[in-house]
Amino acid sequence: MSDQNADPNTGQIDNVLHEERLFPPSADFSQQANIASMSDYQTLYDAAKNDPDKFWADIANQEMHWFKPFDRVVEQNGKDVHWFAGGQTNMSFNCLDAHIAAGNGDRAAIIWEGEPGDQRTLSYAQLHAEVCKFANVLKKLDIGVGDVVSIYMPMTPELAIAMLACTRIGAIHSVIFAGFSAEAIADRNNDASAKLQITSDGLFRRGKTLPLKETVDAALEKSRSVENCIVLKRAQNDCPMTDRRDHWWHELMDGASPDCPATPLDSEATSFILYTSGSTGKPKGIRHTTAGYNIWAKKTFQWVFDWKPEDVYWCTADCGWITGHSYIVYGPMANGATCLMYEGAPNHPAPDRFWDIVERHKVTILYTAPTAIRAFVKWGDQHIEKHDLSSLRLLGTVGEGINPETWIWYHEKIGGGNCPIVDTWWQTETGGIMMSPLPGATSTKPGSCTKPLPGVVPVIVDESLTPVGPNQGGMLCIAKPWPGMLRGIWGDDQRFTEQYWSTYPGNYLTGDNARIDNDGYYWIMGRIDDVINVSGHRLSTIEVESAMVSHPNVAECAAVGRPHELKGQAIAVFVSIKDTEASDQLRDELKLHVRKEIGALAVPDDIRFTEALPKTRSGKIMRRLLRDIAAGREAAGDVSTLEDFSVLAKISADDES
Ligand code: 7RM
Repeated sequence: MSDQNADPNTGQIDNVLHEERLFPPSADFSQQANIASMSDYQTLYDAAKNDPDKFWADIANQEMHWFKPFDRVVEQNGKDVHWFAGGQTNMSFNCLDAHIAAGNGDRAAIIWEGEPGDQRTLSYAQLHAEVCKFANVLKKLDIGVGDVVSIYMPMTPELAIAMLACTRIGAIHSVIFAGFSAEAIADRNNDASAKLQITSDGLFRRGKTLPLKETVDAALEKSRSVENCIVLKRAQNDCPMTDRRDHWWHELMDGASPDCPATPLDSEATSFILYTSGSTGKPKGIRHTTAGYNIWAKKTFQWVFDWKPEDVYWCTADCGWITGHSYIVYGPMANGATCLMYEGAPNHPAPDRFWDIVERHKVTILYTAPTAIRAFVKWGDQHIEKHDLSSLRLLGTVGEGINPETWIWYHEKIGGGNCPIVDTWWQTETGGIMMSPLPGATSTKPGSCTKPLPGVVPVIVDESLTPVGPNQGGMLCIAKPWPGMLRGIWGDDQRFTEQYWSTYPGNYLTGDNARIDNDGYYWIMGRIDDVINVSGHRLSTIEVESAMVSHPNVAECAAVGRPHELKGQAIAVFVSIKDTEASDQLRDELKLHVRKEIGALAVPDDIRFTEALPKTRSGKIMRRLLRDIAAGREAAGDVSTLEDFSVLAKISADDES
């Protein structure tokens, strides 16, 4: 079955994994869906492709409040793209005031649950009042249009309030995930010239209190531009307060006016920057703007999540990642959705915490990451079987490719066999979802993100920039501008050009490899840098990994290439196992299994058993580090995003034989 005829000289990637299962949406789901058939999808897709100006102008006029109408829809000059130029709008207004004006002020905006079990619900009217008060607090501290505010907070409603207060007055937020070190905060604050820091006295994680403020204090010693620091009391954790610089959130809010009209902002005004780790070690501040990002987050949320006002929608990401920005705050709230927000760990106090939350709050839409799903598989089905999950009607995944066997488990155990799964492919840079099934229309295939959304024009090319044919992998690029696209890297235009726009001029380079199958479905094959080259055959990490994960004793795994005298590279696989002990026999069995699933070419040379894999704090496997270990080198490069340092030490120390 494997396609071993790809020409090794063009940089195409062999496709060796074939997943044939097909899951059409049920008639019941389609009947109630916002987009109910593939022909409806095709009509939308063609309209966006054939006349983007009209398509996006209509949506922008219908769905956004404009303080000043835009003059032009889209203009592109290479990497410089402008959407809705001449117009003025405000994201915070579109997420709050618009719903109150429409009579929906009483609808729950945030249903929040803290890790210790405390709960709060904020209606859109209440959220609006808090945001306005906090926006006035920001103004008092001399924050205005274009100032950068650094946010390092636990997943509390105040985190969303801080973000919406910034965008209300045109301040630029830079949210830093509350697991990063003082060093990482200082780097980001300095790069952005942040003027204000917002944090909390502490954070609850697995029953422990983490002293956030102390980390921030260490960071602020090195953050020259930060003038003030606002501290939310969350953990009742004693923390040092520096005179004049530090202020308690509740004291500043006390007496702040709830009246703060949203500032009209240019469509292309920077709304936020969000740092992602780059391969060179220096984090990049991905810059997003106002109108285009807002529309992209809003529309993609409607399309992909088939959202209805009655839904209780839960995205388990943290606001420190783009997923939290676009699908906890700006996308759902631009639509007036009810969002569940959870502060803590998925296994506190027990591994059934998520399912307990779904049952109690009658969650209807759940959006989570493959890394979390693989953990649930490993923890065992008994934690799920205890709970009634029948409120769920739609499931989503984001962050990494999902191995087909994990997809099937999610479908059966969490979705009860009758929830569509939307596997959403996108990036910090894209601002919102780019490829995904539309759950009422698309028949899904486990492991495929299926088709591009309206407005997305992908192209896959080999190294000579020739578009590849079906089932041949190549570099995934986006040929046309879309409203949610990044507008730059903060303070580094050259890096922006080099990284995204110079490989295939005029096209945005995603950095991922992908292939299209015979039905026009897209399969993401991993990062370009991660391809494994065995005797001239270029193999995708995800395909080797998916073959391994389909073995019943494999919980998760990572495949990387290591230097090999004869073959160029050999395949090394790091495996975390379940329900059994590591043994040579299992190692042989796994090799046999891969040979059977995808062929001799992909059989790993090394299999190393490990308790855990090195992951970023957002749950992505760090193959770059594993490459070093597999080659016998010391792991080098940027490790600031690594979640658990002890994992590296453990893997390196493991005996290979
Ligand atoms: C949203 C987010 C982006 C990278 C991206 C891919 C990988 C994300 C999927 C996926 C396969 C998916 N932003 N990725 N989603 N790969 N299927 N559905 O994750 O900037 O943090 O990462 O993540 O490699 O380029 S991100």
